[in-house]
Amino acid sequence: MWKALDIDTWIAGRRSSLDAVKGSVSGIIGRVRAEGDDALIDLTRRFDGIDLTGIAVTDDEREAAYEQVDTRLVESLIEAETRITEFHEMQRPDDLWLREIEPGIILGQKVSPLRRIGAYVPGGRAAYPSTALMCTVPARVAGVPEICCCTPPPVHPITLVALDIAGVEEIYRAGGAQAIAAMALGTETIPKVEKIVGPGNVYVTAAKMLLREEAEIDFPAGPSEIAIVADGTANPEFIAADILAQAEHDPRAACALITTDAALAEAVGQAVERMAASAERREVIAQALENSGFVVAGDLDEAIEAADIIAPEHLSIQVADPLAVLSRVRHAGSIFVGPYAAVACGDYASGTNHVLPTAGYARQYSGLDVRHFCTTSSVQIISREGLEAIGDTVEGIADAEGLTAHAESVRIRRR
Ligand code: HSO
Ligand code: ZN
Repeated sequence: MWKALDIDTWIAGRRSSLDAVKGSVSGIIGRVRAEGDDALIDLTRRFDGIDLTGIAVTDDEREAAYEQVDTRLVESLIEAETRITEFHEMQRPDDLWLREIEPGIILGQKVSPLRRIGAYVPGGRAAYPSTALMCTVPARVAGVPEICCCTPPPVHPITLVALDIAGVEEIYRAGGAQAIAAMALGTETIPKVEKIVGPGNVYVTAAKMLLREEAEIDFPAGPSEIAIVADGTANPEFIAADILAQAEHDPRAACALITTDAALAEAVGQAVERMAASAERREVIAQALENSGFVVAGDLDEAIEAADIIAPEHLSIQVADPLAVLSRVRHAGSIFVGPYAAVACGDYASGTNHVLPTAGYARQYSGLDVRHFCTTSSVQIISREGLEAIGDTVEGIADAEGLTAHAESVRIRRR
């Protein structure tokens, strides 16, 4: 089961082709566009087997959800929310900065929150209150005034409690591609949003990709993955535990150990097999382990290069001098440094975000953060003196482009 990995094969296996589902997803989008709420109700009956009595979750339902959730768990969610808020507050850019770059020319940037966003929180059989926090807290910190959430029915009370803790009051029972279409296009009940964030299955991802002209999205976030860069000093059981934690997510999850020490690869393999045998979700784990394995690198440089090629969703650094590796590695959604930084800490409560690009997309996208919920406008304040300083240059380039009205708009001010 635990085998040497070929990195190219691993990468090729990470991207599920959206082509296979694009046809049916386009059909779903078309129905939501034409029929609005009626399409949501009908598709929910068809796909989730549920007759919706109301699409929107009421305030009373949200408040009553606390009665069904253990108070210790409520406290844990409050603590997680506090840490997530604190970390994301640190990311918040200045609302406005202005700098005089030369006499009479002040340049700057103004940052504004998006007006309305939609968070997609997966659900159905499983509940993901942590994802509810991860998708919505950064939007709230950014100052987005309208945050709505779609999650498939039956909506779990824990998800409602998490959303309530995050301050989200607009929650809809809708899942899959139809939920994405509803948020992107708007229905009678769900007003259209400007951006949709959150992980989902291949139908959700395909819908997000197909609706990008209607609503911006965060990035493709598919089945979970981890790469671990380790040397002979690493603890094989800690590594195996992180591998199982990732593998239990999904049969398509994948784990890659990249190590300079062949004996460690062997020890991790033994620990994985032993620990997997008694794991509660061993069937899912066994399937995910089929997509997983190890790479023995000649040295740490080679190991770092391999990690950068994979560009994993999660990167764990388990070496004698982890900060040296941290400073050199470039492409990873979220990085966990040292033996005690279990990936689960970032999944739930350290404060960092767990909505991260998968399948090598960490090369071009960053994990969810406050900037995903902001736009920036450049600003210039130019005085007469400043205009004199750049006037000839502007007029000269404008004339060369044949855009004489541009040149004249400067000349007229200098007369
Ligand atoms: N590892 C997942 C997030 C998650 N883990 C949710 C547990 N619950 C993707 O980063
Ligand atoms: Zn996880």
